Amino acid sequence: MLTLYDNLDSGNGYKVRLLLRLLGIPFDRVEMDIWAGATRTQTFLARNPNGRIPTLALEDGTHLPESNAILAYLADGTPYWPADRLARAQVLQWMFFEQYSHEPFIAVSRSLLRHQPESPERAAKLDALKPKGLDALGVMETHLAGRAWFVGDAVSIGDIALFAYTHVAGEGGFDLGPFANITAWIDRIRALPGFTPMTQP
Ligand SMILES: N[C@@H](CCC(=O)N[C@@H](CS)C(=O)NCC(=O)O)C(=O)O
Repeated sequence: MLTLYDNLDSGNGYKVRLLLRLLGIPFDRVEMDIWAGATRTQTFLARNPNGRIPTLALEDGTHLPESNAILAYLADGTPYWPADRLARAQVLQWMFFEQYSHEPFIAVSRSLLRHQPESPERAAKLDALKPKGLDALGVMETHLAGRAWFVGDAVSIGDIALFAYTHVAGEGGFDLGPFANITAWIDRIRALPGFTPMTQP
C-alpha cells in the first residue's frame, strides 16, 4: 500500500491525493502538522531531506518527494500521461510553469492570508505577489480559450497540477470572476469521476 505524507491545507498535497482518487488507487494518508515542524524531524528528514510534503512512500520503501514528480510516477501508463511525445513535453511545460510562475505567487499569497497575522509587512508581500499571480492566471486564461484541457483533448496531470492552487486562488486574494475560461475548466475538473474536494481527508 502506498503512504502519502500530506497536509489537508496544502495544494501540493492535494494534487497527489486528487490523482490517487481519480485513478482509484488505495493509499494510506499521514497528516503532517507542517506548522509545528513535523516535516523537519530527523525521522521525516530521512524520508525527504528537503523536509516537505507531499512525500509518497512506495511499496518497496522508496520515498518520492515533489508533488509533480509524484504525479508523473502515478500517471505513468494511465490516460493522465499522454502517449504522444510532444504532448508529454507540453504536460511537463505546464507543470514547470505551475512550479515557477504560478505556485510561488498564488499559493504563497494564500498561505500568507491563511497563516500569517495581518501586518504592514504581510500587506507589502501580498502587493508584490499580486501582479505575478495575475500574470499566471492571464496566461492560463488565454491558453484555455477554445480548449477544454491544457494539453490536447484529454485531462492530464498538467491540469491536475494547475488545478490544485488555481481553484482556491480566491483564498489568496485572487478574484477568478474575470477568468471565464479558467472557471469553466475548474468545473470540468470537478465533474471528473472520482473527484474529491481539497479538504476531504
Ligand atoms: N516543490 C514542492 C513544494 C512542497 C512544499 O512547499 N510543501 C510545503 C507544504 S505546501 C511544506 O511541506 N512545508 C513544510 C515545511 O517547509 O516545513 C512540491 O511541489 O511538492
